[in-house]
Amino acid sequence: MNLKIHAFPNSPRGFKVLAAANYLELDYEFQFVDLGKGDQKKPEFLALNPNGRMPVLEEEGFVLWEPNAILQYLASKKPETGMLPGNARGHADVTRWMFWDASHWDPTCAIFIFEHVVKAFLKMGAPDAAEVTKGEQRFHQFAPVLESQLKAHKFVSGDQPTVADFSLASPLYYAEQAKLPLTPYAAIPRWYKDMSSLPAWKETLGLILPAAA
Ligand SMILES: N[C@@H](CCC(=O)N[C@@H](CS)C(=O)NCC(=O)O)C(=O)O
Repeated sequence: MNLKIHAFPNSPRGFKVLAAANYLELDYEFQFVDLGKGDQKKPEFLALNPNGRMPVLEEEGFVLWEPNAILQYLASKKPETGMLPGNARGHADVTRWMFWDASHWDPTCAIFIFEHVVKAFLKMGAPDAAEVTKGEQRFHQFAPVLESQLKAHKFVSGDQPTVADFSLASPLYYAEQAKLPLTPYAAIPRWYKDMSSLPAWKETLGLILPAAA
């Protein structure tokens, strides 16, 4: 198999890449990176990604890190799916939402996932109330932007899923456990229900380690 994906599926950043690869029905080898055991600090992994972070894609000597870049690369293999539009404006719109994810949505959701999920998983103690308050302020700053987009469109960039949806929806599988403050929003949960109903999403959820699921 030419395509290899190194990922820890319990992390939304690993999950999004695996879910998209499954949705695209790509033939790939899954290499489990156990973050709890420090696989990401091993010299052979650092040789692939000097940041010491997953996910990483490898294909015949080509190495790519940063999850949203990997998503776009995977989508480019199946242009007929519309997962990454070929026209300049459609492509830019999807890219815009993926940059927005990396700048705002992912780091905001990560606060809740770290405080309520990762700390429990790694036995690091109780959530830090100041961090959770900061997370809530940011969440209610950014979630209305996504909410209003999803009130107007079935998916983030129109009527069909793109890699932007895979990117933005992935932290939501922890919505309950991470206590994401979703109560004021209706379109975001409706959209997540649509995403999580995709067979590829369900298949990928099956890779998550039971201790955190
Ligand atoms: N911007 C990151 C995105 C990926 C990322 O943050 N991965 C985290 C998990 S959610 C990771 O692998 N962390 C391992 C560590 O910090 O030791 C990258 O450099 O690729």
